[in-house]
Amino acid sequence: MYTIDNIKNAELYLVKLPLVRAFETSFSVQKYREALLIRIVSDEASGWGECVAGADPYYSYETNTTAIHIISDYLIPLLFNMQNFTVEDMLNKFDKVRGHLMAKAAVENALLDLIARKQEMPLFELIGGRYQKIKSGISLGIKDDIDDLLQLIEEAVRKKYHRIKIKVKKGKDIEILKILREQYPELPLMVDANGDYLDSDLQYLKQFDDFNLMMLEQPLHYNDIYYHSLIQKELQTPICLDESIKTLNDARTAIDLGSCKIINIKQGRVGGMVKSKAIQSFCKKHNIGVWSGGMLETGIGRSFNLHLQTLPGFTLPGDTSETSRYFNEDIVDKSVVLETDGFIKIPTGPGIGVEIVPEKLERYQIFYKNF
Ligand code: OSB
Ligand code: MG
Repeated sequence: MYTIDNIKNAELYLVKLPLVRAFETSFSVQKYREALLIRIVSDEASGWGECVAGADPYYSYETNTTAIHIISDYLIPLLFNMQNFTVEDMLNKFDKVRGHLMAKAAVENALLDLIARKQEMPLFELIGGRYQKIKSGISLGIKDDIDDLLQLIEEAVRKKYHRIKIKVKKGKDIEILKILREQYPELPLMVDANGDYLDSDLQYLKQFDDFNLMMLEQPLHYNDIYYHSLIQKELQTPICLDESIKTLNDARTAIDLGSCKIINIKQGRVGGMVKSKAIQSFCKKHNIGVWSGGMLETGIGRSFNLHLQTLPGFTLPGDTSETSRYFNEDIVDKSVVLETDGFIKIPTGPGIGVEIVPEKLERYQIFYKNF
C-alpha cells in the first residue's frame, strides 16, 4: 500500500463546456457540461480528479454546488488532518460523511492520480488492472426526429463502436426500436430509460423483448431495487441497473433479489475507483456483468473511466466514446479517439496519462477556490 506524507494544497475549479449537441434523456436536456475539477498537491506530486455531479439535481441529488460544499467543508479538512496515510485510510475517514459519493469520488480520483504520478506508474497499474485496448460504446440522446437518430447511428456504425445505446422514455421507445431493428437487425443495441417506467408498466415493458436488446438500463425509479426484481422475472431482456446502485450493499441487495443481470458501474457515482473495484469483484463472483458508464466527462473523468476498464470483469463495452462527440475543445492535452477497429487506447504515462492545458482550463473556468 502506498502512503502519502501529507497534503499541502488543494484547488477546486468549476468549468462550463458547451456540448456539441444537446443531450436529451428522460430526465433533462443538457446543453452544457459543468464539471467540478479538483487538484491535490503533496510535497512530491499532484493529481487531478473530476466530480460527475451536474449543475442540477436531475440525475442525482448531488450537484456541483453540494459537492463544493461537501469537499470544502468536510472532505478537504479531513484530508488536511491526515499524515502518512493510504487511500483506504482516507476513504474510511470519508465514511463519516453519509452519501455524497460523487464528491468523495472526485477527491479519491485526485489522490490516486497523485500517488500514481509519484510512483511514476500509470493509474491502471496502481489499481491492479492490466494494459489492454478498451471497447467503445456510445450513448445517443432522445431525438425529436428519427432521421437525426438514424444519422447518428450510421456514423457510430461507420466508426465501429462496439455497441450503441439509445435513451428512451415512455412513448419514445417501441416505435423507434421497430424502425432501428428493420434497418439494423444485428446491431449490438441497448436502451436506457433513466427510471421513466413504473412497475405497473410490466405489460408495456414486455414489448422490449421483441428487439434482441443487450439490456434494458434502469427501467424503474432511480432508487428502486425491489420492483426491478419483479420486472426482471417477467422479462427475457437482461436488466442493467445504473442509478439504483450506489454502494456495494446496493449491488448485494440487487443480486440477492434478482433485480438485474448487469450493473453499470460509474466510478464517479459509487464513490470512486476503490469502491468500483469492490463492486466489480463482487459481481464477478456472482456472474453479474459490469461495464463502465459515463457522465459526459471531460478528459479527466474520461481517463479514469478508461483505466477502470482494465480491471477483470469489465468485458462488456461501456459508455466511453470519443471526446469530439461531446466537446469541440476539451481541457486536456489528449482526446479520446477510436482506433479503426473501434477500440480505445488508454493514455499511458504517469497517473491518468493526460495533462490539463492551463489556457483551456482558464477559458472555461467559472469558479475557483484554493485551500
Ligand atoms: O444514464 O448513463 C446515463 C449521461 C448523463 C447522465 C446519465 C447518463 C448519461 C449517459 C451518457 O448515458 C454517457 C456518456 O457518454 O458519458
Ligand atoms: Mg444510465
